[in-house]
Amino acid sequence: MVGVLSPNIPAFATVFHGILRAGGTATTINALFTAPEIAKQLTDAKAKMLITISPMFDQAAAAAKEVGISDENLIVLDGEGQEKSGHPNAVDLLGAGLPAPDVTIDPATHVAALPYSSGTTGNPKGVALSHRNLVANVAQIKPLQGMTPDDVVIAVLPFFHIYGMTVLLNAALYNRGRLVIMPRFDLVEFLENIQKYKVTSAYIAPPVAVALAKHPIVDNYDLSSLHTMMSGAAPLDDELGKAVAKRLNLHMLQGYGMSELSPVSHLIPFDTQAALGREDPPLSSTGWAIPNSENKLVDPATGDEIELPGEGLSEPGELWVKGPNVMLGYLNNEQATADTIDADGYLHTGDMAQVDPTGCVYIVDRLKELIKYKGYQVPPAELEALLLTHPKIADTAVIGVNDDEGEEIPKAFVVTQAGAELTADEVIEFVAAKVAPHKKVRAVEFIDAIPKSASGKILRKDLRK
Ligand code: 4UW
Repeated sequence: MVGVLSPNIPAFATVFHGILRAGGTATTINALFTAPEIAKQLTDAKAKMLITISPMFDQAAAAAKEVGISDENLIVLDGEGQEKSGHPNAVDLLGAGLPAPDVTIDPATHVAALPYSSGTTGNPKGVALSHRNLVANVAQIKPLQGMTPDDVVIAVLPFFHIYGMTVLLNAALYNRGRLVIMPRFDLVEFLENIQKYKVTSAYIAPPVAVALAKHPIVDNYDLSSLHTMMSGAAPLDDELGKAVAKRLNLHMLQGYGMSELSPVSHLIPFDTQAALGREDPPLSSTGWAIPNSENKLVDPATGDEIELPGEGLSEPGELWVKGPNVMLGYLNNEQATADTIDADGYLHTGDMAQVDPTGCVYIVDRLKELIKYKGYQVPPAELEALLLTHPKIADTAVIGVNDDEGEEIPKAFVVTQAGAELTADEVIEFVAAKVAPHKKVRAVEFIDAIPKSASGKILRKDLRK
Protein backbone atom coordinates (compact mmCIF):
# COMPACT_ATOMS: atom_id res chain seq x y z
CA MET A 1 0.00 0.00 0.00
CA VAL A 2 1.61 3.21 -1.17
CA GLY A 3 0.34 6.73 -0.44
CA VAL A 4 0.63 9.19 -3.32
CA LEU A 5 0.59 12.85 -2.26
CA SER A 6 1.13 14.97 -5.33
CA PRO A 7 -0.57 17.56 -7.50
CA ASN A 8 -0.75 16.90 -11.24
CA ILE A 9 2.76 16.47 -12.60
CA PRO A 10 3.92 14.21 -15.47
CA ALA A 11 5.61 11.85 -12.96
CA PHE A 12 2.19 11.12 -11.43
CA ALA A 13 1.57 8.76 -14.34
CA THR A 14 4.87 6.91 -13.78
CA VAL A 15 4.36 6.67 -10.04
CA PHE A 16 0.74 5.54 -10.24
CA HIS A 17 1.33 2.89 -12.91
CA GLY A 18 4.67 1.89 -11.38
CA ILE A 19 2.88 1.03 -8.13
CA LEU A 20 0.23 -0.96 -9.98
CA ARG A 21 2.82 -2.73 -12.16
CA ALA A 22 4.72 -3.76 -9.04
CA GLY A 23 1.57 -5.37 -7.65
CA GLY A 24 0.97 -2.62 -5.10
CA THR A 25 -2.04 -0.46 -4.35
CA ALA A 26 -2.00 3.33 -4.77
CA THR A 27 -3.95 5.27 -2.18
CA THR A 28 -4.16 8.73 -3.71
CA ILE A 29 -4.35 11.61 -1.23
CA ASN A 30 -5.79 15.09 -1.75
CA ALA A 31 -2.75 17.33 -2.30
CA LEU A 32 -4.27 20.07 -0.14
CA PHE A 33 -4.66 17.87 2.95
CA THR A 34 -3.09 18.89 6.26
CA ALA A 35 -0.64 16.52 7.99
CA PRO A 36 -3.32 15.04 10.31
CA GLU A 37 -5.65 14.44 7.34
CA ILE A 38 -2.83 12.70 5.42
CA ALA A 39 -1.93 10.62 8.49
CA LYS A 40 -5.55 9.54 8.93
CA GLN A 41 -5.75 8.17 5.39
CA LEU A 42 -2.31 6.50 5.57
CA THR A 43 -3.26 4.86 8.88
CA ASP A 44 -6.61 3.61 7.64
CA ALA A 45 -5.07 2.29 4.42
CA LYS A 46 -2.11 0.79 6.35
CA ALA A 47 0.30 2.43 3.92
CA LYS A 48 3.94 1.33 4.13
CA MET A 49 5.33 3.95 1.81
CA LEU A 50 4.57 7.55 0.83
CA ILE A 51 5.56 9.25 -2.42
CA THR A 52 5.51 13.04 -2.63
CA ILE A 53 7.29 16.11 -4.02
CA SER A 54 9.42 18.67 -2.17
CA PRO A 55 6.80 21.49 -1.88
CA MET A 56 4.71 19.02 0.16
CA PHE A 57 7.57 17.63 2.20
CA ASP A 58 6.58 19.22 5.53
CA GLN A 59 3.03 17.77 5.60
CA ALA A 60 4.24 14.47 4.16
CA ALA A 61 7.08 14.09 6.68
CA ALA A 62 4.87 14.99 9.65
CA ALA A 63 2.26 12.45 8.55
CA ALA A 64 4.88 9.78 7.78
CA LYS A 65 6.38 10.23 11.24
CA GLU A 66 2.99 9.87 12.92
CA VAL A 67 2.25 6.72 10.97
CA GLY A 68 5.70 5.19 11.39
CA ILE A 69 6.82 5.30 7.74
CA SER A 70 10.63 5.29 7.74
CA ASP A 71 12.82 7.85 5.96
CA GLU A 72 13.73 5.45 3.16
CA ASN A 73 10.04 4.76 2.58
CA LEU A 74 9.18 8.46 2.24
CA ILE A 75 10.12 9.15 -1.36
CA VAL A 76 10.56 12.75 -2.45
CA LEU A 77 10.57 12.59 -6.23
CA ASP A 78 12.43 15.88 -6.81
CA GLY A 79 14.36 15.80 -3.52
CA GLU A 80 18.11 15.59 -2.86
CA GLY A 81 18.15 11.84 -2.87
CA GLN A 82 18.81 8.96 -0.52
CA GLU A 83 22.45 9.74 0.28
CA LYS A 84 22.00 13.41 1.13
CA SER A 85 18.58 13.43 2.75
CA GLY A 86 17.78 9.86 3.63
CA HIS A 87 14.77 10.05 1.31
CA PRO A 88 15.07 8.39 -2.11
CA ASN A 89 14.23 10.55 -5.11
CA ALA A 90 13.11 9.63 -8.63
CA VAL A 91 16.72 9.23 -9.81
CA ASP A 92 17.45 6.78 -6.98
CA LEU A 93 14.43 4.73 -7.96
CA LEU A 94 15.00 4.79 -11.70
CA GLY A 95 18.80 4.59 -11.42
CA ALA A 96 18.69 1.36 -9.47
CA GLY A 97 18.27 -0.37 -12.84
CA LEU A 98 16.32 -3.22 -11.34
CA PRO A 99 14.30 -5.41 -13.69
CA ALA A 100 10.52 -5.10 -13.62
CA PRO A 101 9.24 -7.36 -10.87
CA ASP A 102 7.63 -10.64 -11.79
CA VAL A 103 4.11 -10.17 -10.45
CA THR A 104 0.98 -12.24 -10.71
CA ILE A 105 -2.27 -10.71 -9.56
CA ASP A 106 -5.93 -11.46 -10.09
CA PRO A 107 -7.22 -8.35 -11.91
CA ALA A 108 -10.74 -8.98 -10.65
CA THR A 109 -9.86 -8.94 -6.97
CA HIS A 110 -6.53 -7.16 -6.56
CA VAL A 111 -6.99 -3.59 -5.30
CA ALA A 112 -5.23 -1.25 -7.73
CA ALA A 113 -6.39 2.12 -6.39
CA LEU A 114 -7.77 3.19 -3.04
CA PRO A 115 -9.17 6.73 -3.21
CA TYR A 116 -11.24 7.87 -0.22
CA SER A 117 -14.93 8.76 -0.19
CA SER A 118 -17.42 9.26 2.60
CA GLY A 119 -20.08 7.41 0.60
CA THR A 120 -23.61 7.87 1.87
CA THR A 121 -22.75 8.55 5.51
CA GLY A 122 -19.96 8.92 8.07
CA ASN A 123 -16.22 9.32 7.69
CA PRO A 124 -14.17 8.88 4.51
CA LYS A 125 -13.65 5.24 3.63
CA GLY A 126 -11.15 3.55 1.31
CA VAL A 127 -12.85 2.78 -2.00
CA ALA A 128 -11.31 -0.51 -3.18
CA LEU A 129 -11.04 -0.39 -6.97
CA SER A 130 -9.67 -3.42 -8.79
CA HIS A 131 -7.59 -3.40 -11.97
CA ARG A 132 -10.71 -4.66 -13.73
CA ASN A 133 -12.81 -1.78 -12.34
CA LEU A 134 -10.37 0.80 -13.68
CA VAL A 135 -9.84 -0.88 -17.04
CA ALA A 136 -13.57 -1.50 -17.49
CA ASN A 137 -14.49 2.13 -16.91
CA VAL A 138 -11.92 3.38 -19.44
CA ALA A 139 -13.34 0.88 -21.95
CA GLN A 140 -16.96 1.76 -21.12
CA ILE A 141 -16.45 5.47 -21.76
CA LYS A 142 -14.26 5.06 -24.86
CA PRO A 143 -17.09 5.04 -27.44
CA LEU A 144 -18.74 8.03 -25.76
CA GLN A 145 -15.63 10.04 -24.92
CA GLY A 146 -14.20 9.61 -28.40
CA MET A 147 -10.64 10.52 -27.41
CA THR A 148 -8.10 10.04 -30.23
CA PRO A 149 -4.31 10.44 -30.53
CA ASP A 150 -4.97 13.84 -32.13
CA ASP A 151 -6.66 15.11 -28.99
CA VAL A 152 -4.95 17.56 -26.68
CA VAL A 153 -6.70 17.46 -23.33
CA ILE A 154 -6.13 19.94 -20.53
CA ALA A 155 -5.57 18.09 -17.26
CA VAL A 156 -6.37 20.57 -14.53
CA LEU A 157 -8.64 18.26 -12.54
CA PRO A 158 -6.49 16.42 -10.02
CA PHE A 159 -5.29 12.90 -10.81
CA PHE A 160 -5.64 12.01 -7.12
CA HIS A 161 -9.43 12.32 -7.47
CA ILE A 162 -11.15 9.54 -9.36
CA TYR A 163 -12.49 11.90 -12.08
CA GLY A 164 -8.98 12.95 -13.13
CA MET A 165 -7.51 9.48 -12.52
CA THR A 166 -9.81 7.67 -14.98
CA VAL A 167 -11.19 10.27 -17.36
CA LEU A 168 -7.91 12.16 -17.87
CA LEU A 169 -4.87 10.11 -16.86
CA ASN A 170 -5.93 6.57 -17.74
CA ALA A 171 -8.16 7.47 -20.69
CA ALA A 172 -5.42 9.58 -22.28
CA LEU A 173 -2.81 6.86 -21.81
CA TYR A 174 -5.15 4.24 -23.27
CA ASN A 175 -6.29 6.37 -26.22
CA ARG A 176 -2.83 7.90 -26.82
CA GLY A 177 -4.22 11.40 -26.32
CA ARG A 178 -1.91 14.20 -25.18
CA LEU A 179 -2.37 15.76 -21.74
CA VAL A 180 -1.45 19.33 -20.90
CA ILE A 181 -0.81 18.92 -17.19
CA MET A 182 -1.58 21.70 -14.71
CA PRO A 183 -0.79 21.32 -10.99
CA ARG A 184 -3.52 23.77 -9.94
CA PHE A 185 -6.29 25.86 -11.46
CA ASP A 186 -5.31 29.39 -12.40
CA LEU A 187 -7.58 31.06 -14.95
CA VAL A 188 -4.82 32.91 -16.83
CA GLU A 189 -2.56 29.83 -17.04
CA PHE A 190 -5.56 27.73 -18.07
CA LEU A 191 -6.35 30.12 -20.94
CA GLU A 192 -2.68 30.49 -21.92
CA ASN A 193 -2.25 26.72 -22.06
CA ILE A 194 -5.35 26.22 -24.22
CA GLN A 195 -4.07 28.84 -26.67
CA LYS A 196 -0.43 27.72 -26.63
CA TYR A 197 -0.95 23.95 -26.89
CA LYS A 198 -4.09 24.15 -29.07
CA VAL A 199 -6.09 22.17 -26.55
CA THR A 200 -9.04 20.38 -28.15
CA SER A 201 -11.04 19.21 -25.13
CA ALA A 202 -11.37 20.10 -21.48
CA TYR A 203 -12.83 18.29 -18.49
CA ILE A 204 -13.90 20.60 -15.72
CA ALA A 205 -16.00 21.00 -12.59
CA PRO A 206 -18.70 23.72 -12.50
CA PRO A 207 -16.60 26.48 -10.80
CA VAL A 208 -14.33 26.57 -13.88
CA ALA A 209 -17.44 27.13 -16.02
CA VAL A 210 -18.35 30.13 -13.86
CA ALA A 211 -14.96 31.74 -14.54
CA LEU A 212 -15.16 30.98 -18.27
CA ALA A 213 -18.66 32.42 -18.59
CA LYS A 214 -18.04 35.60 -16.61
CA HIS A 215 -14.42 36.74 -16.57
CA PRO A 216 -13.59 39.52 -19.08
CA ILE A 217 -10.03 38.23 -19.58
CA VAL A 218 -11.34 35.19 -21.47
CA ASP A 219 -11.86 37.39 -24.56
CA ASN A 220 -8.10 38.07 -24.78
CA TYR A 221 -7.25 34.52 -25.83
CA ASP A 222 -7.59 32.50 -29.01
CA LEU A 223 -9.43 29.44 -27.73
CA SER A 224 -10.68 28.31 -31.14
CA SER A 225 -8.93 24.90 -30.91
CA LEU A 226 -11.19 23.95 -27.99
CA HIS A 227 -14.20 22.13 -29.41
CA THR A 228 -15.57 20.17 -26.44
CA MET A 229 -15.91 20.73 -22.71
CA MET A 230 -17.26 18.18 -20.22
CA SER A 231 -18.42 19.17 -16.74
CA GLY A 232 -18.93 16.84 -13.79
CA ALA A 233 -18.46 16.26 -10.02
CA ALA A 234 -21.29 18.67 -9.09
CA PRO A 235 -24.44 19.89 -10.85
CA LEU A 236 -23.91 22.12 -13.89
CA ASP A 237 -26.44 24.91 -14.19
CA ASP A 238 -28.12 24.74 -17.60
CA GLU A 239 -27.86 28.52 -18.27
CA LEU A 240 -24.22 28.56 -17.16
CA GLY A 241 -23.37 25.66 -19.44
CA LYS A 242 -25.07 27.34 -22.39
CA ALA A 243 -23.28 30.63 -21.67
CA VAL A 244 -19.87 28.88 -21.81
CA ALA A 245 -20.83 27.01 -25.00
CA LYS A 246 -21.87 30.27 -26.68
CA ARG A 247 -18.96 32.40 -25.51
CA LEU A 248 -16.28 29.84 -26.42
CA ASN A 249 -18.17 28.37 -29.38
CA LEU A 250 -17.81 24.82 -28.17
CA HIS A 251 -19.84 21.70 -27.47
CA MET A 252 -20.68 21.63 -23.76
CA LEU A 253 -21.48 18.29 -22.12
CA GLN A 254 -22.09 16.86 -18.69
CA GLY A 255 -21.21 13.57 -17.03
CA TYR A 256 -21.91 12.00 -13.68
CA GLY A 257 -19.89 9.67 -11.57
CA MET A 258 -18.69 8.75 -8.12
CA SER A 259 -15.51 7.25 -6.68
CA GLU A 260 -17.36 3.99 -5.97
CA LEU A 261 -18.14 3.66 -9.72
CA SER A 262 -14.52 4.08 -10.92
CA PRO A 263 -16.15 6.76 -11.48
CA VAL A 264 -18.27 7.25 -14.63
CA SER A 265 -21.79 5.88 -14.93
CA HIS A 266 -23.54 8.51 -17.10
CA LEU A 267 -22.31 10.76 -19.85
CA ILE A 268 -23.58 12.95 -22.66
CA PRO A 269 -21.55 11.52 -25.58
CA PHE A 270 -19.15 13.75 -27.51
CA ASP A 271 -21.19 12.91 -30.61
CA THR A 272 -24.66 11.83 -29.48
CA GLN A 273 -25.86 11.31 -33.04
CA ALA A 274 -22.98 8.96 -33.91
CA ALA A 275 -22.98 7.11 -30.58
CA LEU A 276 -26.71 6.72 -30.03
CA GLY A 277 -28.50 8.07 -33.11
CA ARG A 278 -30.12 10.77 -30.98
CA GLU A 279 -30.14 14.52 -30.51
CA ASP A 280 -28.19 16.09 -27.61
CA PRO A 281 -30.22 16.24 -24.39
CA PRO A 282 -30.58 19.44 -22.34
CA LEU A 283 -27.41 20.39 -20.46
CA SER A 284 -29.13 19.98 -17.12
CA SER A 285 -29.02 16.22 -17.75
CA THR A 286 -25.99 13.98 -17.24
CA GLY A 287 -26.81 11.90 -20.29
CA TRP A 288 -27.31 8.17 -20.65
CA ALA A 289 -25.94 5.13 -18.85
CA ILE A 290 -22.58 3.95 -20.20
CA PRO A 291 -22.38 0.62 -22.06
CA ASN A 292 -22.37 -2.67 -20.13
CA SER A 293 -24.21 -1.26 -17.12
CA GLU A 294 -27.67 -1.76 -15.65
CA ASN A 295 -29.52 1.05 -13.95
CA LYS A 296 -32.63 1.50 -11.86
CA LEU A 297 -34.48 4.37 -10.23
CA VAL A 298 -35.98 3.33 -6.93
CA ASP A 299 -38.46 5.19 -4.75
CA PRO A 300 -36.58 5.48 -1.43
CA ALA A 301 -39.83 5.51 0.56
CA THR A 302 -41.41 2.36 -0.91
CA GLY A 303 -38.49 0.50 -2.51
CA ASP A 304 -40.48 0.31 -5.75
CA GLU A 305 -38.72 0.64 -9.06
CA ILE A 306 -39.76 3.70 -11.08
CA GLU A 307 -40.61 2.93 -14.71
CA LEU A 308 -39.50 4.98 -17.71
CA PRO A 309 -42.14 7.65 -18.33
CA GLY A 310 -44.21 7.72 -21.55
CA GLU A 311 -43.41 11.42 -21.85
CA GLY A 312 -41.84 14.17 -19.77
CA LEU A 313 -39.75 13.22 -16.74
CA SER A 314 -40.30 10.34 -14.32
CA GLU A 315 -40.86 10.73 -10.60
CA PRO A 316 -37.56 11.20 -8.74
CA GLY A 317 -35.92 8.07 -7.34
CA GLU A 318 -32.55 6.94 -6.02
CA LEU A 319 -30.19 5.96 -8.82
CA TRP A 320 -28.86 2.39 -8.59
CA VAL A 321 -26.02 1.24 -10.85
CA LYS A 322 -24.64 -2.21 -11.65
CA GLY A 323 -21.66 -3.02 -13.85
CA PRO A 324 -17.98 -3.98 -14.01
CA ASN A 325 -17.05 -0.50 -12.72
CA VAL A 326 -18.76 -0.97 -9.33
CA MET A 327 -16.08 -0.99 -6.60
CA LEU A 328 -15.10 -4.17 -4.76
CA GLY A 329 -16.24 -2.49 -1.56
CA TYR A 330 -15.03 -0.19 1.21
CA LEU A 331 -11.72 -1.29 2.72
CA ASN A 332 -12.19 -3.22 5.97
CA ASN A 333 -15.78 -2.04 6.30
CA GLU A 334 -18.22 -4.81 5.54
CA GLN A 335 -21.17 -2.95 7.01
CA ALA A 336 -20.72 0.16 4.87
CA THR A 337 -20.16 -2.07 1.82
CA ALA A 338 -23.35 -4.05 2.50
CA ASP A 339 -25.27 -0.80 3.03
CA THR A 340 -24.10 0.46 -0.38
CA ILE A 341 -24.00 -2.57 -2.71
CA ASP A 342 -27.06 -4.83 -2.50
CA ALA A 343 -27.24 -8.59 -2.92
CA ASP A 344 -28.01 -8.18 -6.64
CA GLY A 345 -24.86 -6.13 -7.19
CA TYR A 346 -26.54 -2.73 -7.53
CA LEU A 347 -24.67 0.18 -6.00
CA HIS A 348 -27.03 2.64 -4.34
CA THR A 349 -25.61 6.02 -5.28
CA GLY A 350 -27.40 8.17 -2.68
CA ASP A 351 -28.28 10.56 -5.51
CA MET A 352 -31.86 11.29 -6.58
CA ALA A 353 -32.54 11.36 -10.30
CA GLN A 354 -35.32 11.59 -12.86
CA VAL A 355 -35.30 10.02 -16.33
CA ASP A 356 -36.93 10.92 -19.62
CA PRO A 357 -38.55 8.32 -21.93
CA THR A 358 -35.14 7.53 -23.53
CA GLY A 359 -33.50 6.84 -20.14
CA CYS A 360 -31.60 10.12 -20.11
CA VAL A 361 -30.80 10.94 -16.48
CA TYR A 362 -31.21 14.21 -14.57
CA ILE A 363 -29.58 14.33 -11.11
CA VAL A 364 -31.97 16.41 -9.01
CA ASP A 365 -31.05 15.96 -5.33
CA ARG A 366 -28.82 14.13 -2.89
CA LEU A 367 -30.17 11.63 -0.35
CA LYS A 368 -26.77 11.14 1.29
CA GLU A 369 -25.12 13.55 3.74
CA LEU A 370 -22.16 14.33 1.50
CA ILE A 371 -21.43 18.00 0.75
CA LYS A 372 -19.62 18.97 -2.43
CA TYR A 373 -17.57 22.17 -2.40
CA LYS A 374 -16.31 23.02 -5.90
CA GLY A 375 -16.66 19.33 -6.77
CA TYR A 376 -14.56 18.16 -3.79
CA GLN A 377 -15.98 15.94 -1.08
CA VAL A 378 -16.67 17.46 2.32
CA PRO A 379 -17.79 14.75 4.77
CA PRO A 380 -20.09 16.36 7.37
CA ALA A 381 -19.30 13.65 9.96
CA GLU A 382 -15.63 14.63 9.90
CA LEU A 383 -16.38 18.31 10.49
CA GLU A 384 -18.93 17.50 13.19
CA ALA A 385 -16.37 15.38 15.07
CA LEU A 386 -13.84 18.20 14.81
CA LEU A 387 -16.30 20.88 15.96
CA LEU A 388 -17.23 18.77 18.99
CA THR A 389 -13.62 18.97 20.19
CA HIS A 390 -14.13 22.74 20.71
CA PRO A 391 -14.64 23.31 24.45
CA LYS A 392 -17.45 25.82 23.87
CA ILE A 393 -19.47 23.63 21.48
CA ALA A 394 -22.09 21.33 23.02
CA ASP A 395 -23.57 19.92 19.82
CA THR A 396 -23.37 20.52 16.09
CA ALA A 397 -24.47 19.41 12.64
CA VAL A 398 -23.02 20.35 9.26
CA ILE A 399 -25.02 20.41 6.03
CA GLY A 400 -24.58 21.78 2.51
CA VAL A 401 -26.42 24.99 1.62
CA ASN A 402 -26.32 27.15 -1.51
CA ASP A 403 -24.62 30.55 -1.19
CA ASP A 404 -25.69 33.69 -3.12
CA GLU A 405 -23.90 32.44 -6.25
CA GLY A 406 -25.69 29.07 -6.11
CA GLU A 407 -22.46 27.36 -4.98
CA GLU A 408 -22.84 24.59 -2.39
CA ILE A 409 -20.97 25.42 0.85
CA PRO A 410 -20.62 23.66 4.22
CA LYS A 411 -22.72 25.31 6.94
CA ALA A 412 -22.43 24.45 10.64
CA PHE A 413 -25.35 24.60 13.04
CA VAL A 414 -23.87 25.06 16.49
CA VAL A 415 -25.24 24.66 20.01
CA THR A 416 -22.93 26.41 22.48
CA GLN A 417 -22.17 25.13 25.97
CA ALA A 418 -24.34 26.80 28.62
CA GLY A 419 -22.95 30.25 29.42
CA ALA A 420 -20.24 30.10 26.75
CA GLU A 421 -19.78 32.93 24.27
CA LEU A 422 -18.74 32.03 20.77
CA THR A 423 -18.83 33.92 17.45
CA ALA A 424 -19.33 32.57 13.95
CA ASP A 425 -15.84 33.78 13.00
CA GLU A 426 -14.30 31.84 15.89
CA VAL A 427 -16.02 28.68 14.69
CA ILE A 428 -14.89 29.25 11.10
CA GLU A 429 -11.28 29.95 12.15
CA PHE A 430 -11.19 26.93 14.47
CA VAL A 431 -12.04 24.59 11.61
CA ALA A 432 -9.98 26.42 8.98
CA ALA A 433 -6.80 25.93 11.03
CA LYS A 434 -7.20 22.16 10.96
CA VAL A 435 -8.55 21.12 7.56
CA ALA A 436 -7.82 21.40 3.84
CA PRO A 437 -9.29 24.61 2.34
CA HIS A 438 -12.22 22.91 0.60
CA LYS A 439 -13.44 21.51 3.94
CA LYS A 440 -13.69 24.90 5.66
CA VAL A 441 -17.00 25.75 7.30
CA ARG A 442 -18.24 28.78 5.36
CA ALA A 443 -21.42 29.67 7.26
CA VAL A 444 -22.48 29.28 10.90
CA GLU A 445 -25.85 29.47 12.60
CA PHE A 446 -26.32 29.19 16.36
CA ILE A 447 -29.38 27.23 17.45
CA ASP A 448 -30.81 25.86 20.71
CA ALA A 449 -30.78 22.18 19.81
CA ILE A 450 -29.86 19.95 16.87
CA PRO A 451 -32.98 18.18 15.59
CA LYS A 452 -32.52 14.42 16.01
CA SER A 453 -34.56 11.27 15.50
CA ALA A 454 -35.47 8.98 18.41
CA SER A 455 -32.35 6.92 17.60
CA GLY A 456 -30.16 10.03 17.79
CA LYS A 457 -29.64 10.53 14.04
CA ILE A 458 -29.32 14.15 12.95
CA LEU A 459 -32.43 15.20 11.01
CA ARG A 460 -30.59 16.97 8.22
CA LYS A 461 -33.78 17.53 6.24
CA ASP A 462 -35.19 19.62 9.10
CA LEU A 463 -32.02 21.69 9.23
CA ARG A 464 -32.20 22.23 5.47
CA LYS A 465 -35.74 23.53 5.80
N1 4UW B 1 -24.29 16.39 -11.19
C1 4UW B 1 -24.65 16.34 -9.89
C2 4UW B 1 -23.16 15.77 -11.63
C3 4UW B 1 -22.37 15.09 -10.66
C4 4UW B 1 -22.80 15.11 -9.31
C5 4UW B 1 -20.98 13.96 -9.45
O1 4UW B 1 -16.06 12.74 -5.38
P1 4UW B 1 -17.01 11.73 -5.90
O2 4UW B 1 -16.96 10.37 -5.35
O3 4UW B 1 -16.83 11.52 -7.46
C6 4UW B 1 -17.05 12.48 -8.42
C7 4UW B 1 -16.91 12.02 -9.80
C8 4UW B 1 -17.31 12.83 -10.83
C9 4UW B 1 -17.18 12.51 -12.23
C10 4UW B 1 -16.45 11.50 -12.66
C11 4UW B 1 -16.33 11.16 -14.07
C12 4UW B 1 -17.04 12.02 -15.00
O4 4UW B 1 -16.97 11.78 -16.24
C13 4UW B 1 -17.76 13.08 -14.50
O5 4UW B 1 -18.37 13.89 -15.36
C14 4UW B 1 -17.71 14.38 -16.49
C15 4UW B 1 -17.83 13.30 -13.15
O6 4UW B 1 -17.33 13.62 -8.15
O7 4UW B 1 -18.46 12.35 -5.69
C16 4UW B 1 -19.61 11.68 -6.14
C17 4UW B 1 -20.83 12.54 -5.97
O8 4UW B 1 -20.69 13.80 -6.64
C18 4UW B 1 -21.96 14.24 -7.14
C19 4UW B 1 -22.96 13.15 -6.76
O9 4UW B 1 -23.58 13.47 -5.54
C20 4UW B 1 -22.06 11.93 -6.60
O10 4UW B 1 -22.61 10.91 -5.80
N2 4UW B 1 -21.90 14.41 -8.59
N3 4UW B 1 -21.23 14.37 -10.71
N4 4UW B 1 -22.83 15.85 -12.90
N5 4UW B 1 -23.93 15.73 -8.94
